[in-house]
Amino acid sequence: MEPQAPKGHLHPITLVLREAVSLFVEMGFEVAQGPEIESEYHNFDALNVPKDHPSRDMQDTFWIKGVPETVLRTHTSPVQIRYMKTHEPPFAIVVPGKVFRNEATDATHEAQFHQLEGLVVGKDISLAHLKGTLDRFFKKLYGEDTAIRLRPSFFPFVEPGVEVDVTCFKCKGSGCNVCKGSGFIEVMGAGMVHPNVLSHGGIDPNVYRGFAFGGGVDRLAMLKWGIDDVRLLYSGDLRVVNQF
Ligand code: YSA
Repeated sequence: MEPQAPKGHLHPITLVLREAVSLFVEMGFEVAQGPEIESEYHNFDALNVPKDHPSRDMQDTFWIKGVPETVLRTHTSPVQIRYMKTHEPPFAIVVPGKVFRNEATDATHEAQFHQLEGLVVGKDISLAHLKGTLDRFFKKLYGEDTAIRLRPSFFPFVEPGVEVDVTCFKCKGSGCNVCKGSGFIEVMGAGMVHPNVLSHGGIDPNVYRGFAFGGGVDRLAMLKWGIDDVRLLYSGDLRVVNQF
């Protein structure tokens, strides 16, 4: 018999990304996409992040040389604006994709990583819908014994804004070195879409409301499989990827 070439398989990030997207599709979400090379307007201004506002510093940006006001998108949130401008509410979308930040890498930070964004706009949308949707999602992804917790936080494009924590994968909530004793790990930013952002998307904030969320897919994969360094996922080391 002819020797067979070893079979390839999907990368762990692709696996978790596809699983996450299909869990949202089961809940009625559509999938949307946008460009990785993005205008400063969509990446920042339209999301209620003014030019000299300190919150711009939260996301170190790669600017495109020789092309003014153009960036490698620092998050998937600009797709919120692009989608709102071209669709009538009500709608519910998720946006998987690559994002880029000009920052030093460490065990939890890469310069290129993946995010999953969500946006739901309708007439009577509340924070309770956000919580219910994410609770369902994380229970399906990590098991029925998973709990979520919302903590007040700030993102210019939401009001109120929250940070979403899930039960620690290692200690299951009792407290350990991974979750620094809290029993929870932070996984996402989220909140109620800011009225200015709805307006920039061409949606009347007096009629419609929305919730949005955005999380790191690499971190979802790390939590799912207990991987303690994000850089392992991009190392190309077959001893790592062949375990999935
Ligand atoms: C917040 C509110 C919304 O209504 C919608 C979206 C968001 C999220 C916002 N756009 C954002 O990017 N927030 S963030 O800077 O805190 O990043 C979100 C997630 O990306 C983090 O929780 C983390 O999981 C991941 N992340 C951030 N920097 C990273 C990273 N993952 C790997 N490497 C990095 N350098």
